[in-house]
Formats: sequence, structure tokens, C-alpha cells
Amino acid sequence: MAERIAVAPSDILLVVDVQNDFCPGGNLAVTKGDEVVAIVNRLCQRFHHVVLTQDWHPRGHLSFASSHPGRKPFETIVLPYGPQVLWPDHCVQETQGAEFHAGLRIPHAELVLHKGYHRAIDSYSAFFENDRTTPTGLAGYLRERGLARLFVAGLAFDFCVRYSAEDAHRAGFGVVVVEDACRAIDVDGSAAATRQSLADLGVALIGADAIVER
Ligand code: VGL
Ligand code: ZN
Repeated sequence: MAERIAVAPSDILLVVDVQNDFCPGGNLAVTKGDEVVAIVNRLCQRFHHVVLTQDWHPRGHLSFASSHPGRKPFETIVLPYGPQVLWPDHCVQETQGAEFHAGLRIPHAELVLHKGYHRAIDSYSAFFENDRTTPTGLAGYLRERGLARLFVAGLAFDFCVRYSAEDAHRAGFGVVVVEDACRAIDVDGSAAATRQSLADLGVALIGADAIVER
């Protein structure tokens, strides 16, 4: 039997960007992204605390290839804060694509954190924008509430899940990535790079079935 982890009252499930644009048919569809919905719906019932993130870009966001004439989605450019992958327009505020997947059922979610709302800065991480200095406020929120360990699930494994998990680890929180509750975009080996990076940091990857109610 695989090792099991019991959920504690100071644990939180962070559900990252389970939005229509990251699911099949969406503008930045992650292969089988919708498969995480049923897994997350079951998983969240084992947690006292759940926070959702919602990628939430203004029209004309600088992470969109369409904001850079001559550029195509999935190319990388250099912005003032460093390299930035260019994406198809996605998760534009108040559009259907930005809505959570209609099958997501997390009535007890305590916070919905919008990110990526500054036009000139992308934000993969739920903690810091891509300039790596602008905080979202999530670390303060978790600390003030005494929440010490995050279980991270959602989309996409190799971008927003990865950066959120890494930042949480660096900020001193316990972190576990629920691997089968994530799906990857996988550009230029980004899924393998994510596995390597999380292993180097000592962040555990586990399956949802290994997480049990205490
Ligand atoms: C994401 C690319 C752009 C994600 C968000 O949720 O992983 N990826 N915006
Ligand atoms: Zn985005």
C-alpha cells in the first residue's frame, strides 16, 4: 500500500485555474484538462479549507501573442521582467473562457484569488507575479489564518501549478502536488522540467487516493 497522508486542520487545497479556457474547446486548452474536475470534486471534500485561483486577464494583456504584432502563440519574448511565453488570448475577464468549469463543485471554497490582472505582468504563481516581486497577498492570507501546508491541484501542471508550488515552498509552507489532479500544457519539455524542479526542491508529488481524511 502506498504511503498515505492524513489531512490536518491547518492544511489547504489550492485548486489552480480549473477554467474553461484550459479545458478542451477552450482558447488555451490543456490536453484532458477537464479530467481534473471529477478528481478535484472528490478531493476537496477531504479538506476543511479550499482556495481557488482564477486566471483573470484584461483584454490586450501583454502575455497574449496578439498584443505583439508578428509574434505567434508559444513563442518566447523578453519583457522588462524577463522571458515570457506568449499565449493565445485566454481567461479574459468576464468571458465564458475565464469561468470555472461548469462541473466544478466546491461549495466550501473560502477564497477565489484572481491573478494576471495587471496588463503588463503575467502571473503564473498564486503567490508572486512573473516579475517575481509583486505579491498577490496569498502568503499573508494563509499565515494570518494559520494555514501551513498546501496541497496543489489543477491546471496547468507545468505553469501555474509549478510556480505556485515552488513559491509556496520558498515561502516556508509545506507543499504537496497532487499529480493526478493536474494536467500539463507541455511546451518545450516543460512537464519534465517541472518534475525535475519539484524533485530538486524536495516537493512531494502524490496521487489523490493517498490523501485521507484524518
Ligand atoms: C496558465 C499559461 C498562461 C496556467 C495561465 O494556468 O497554467 N498558463 N496563463
Ligand atoms: Zn494566463
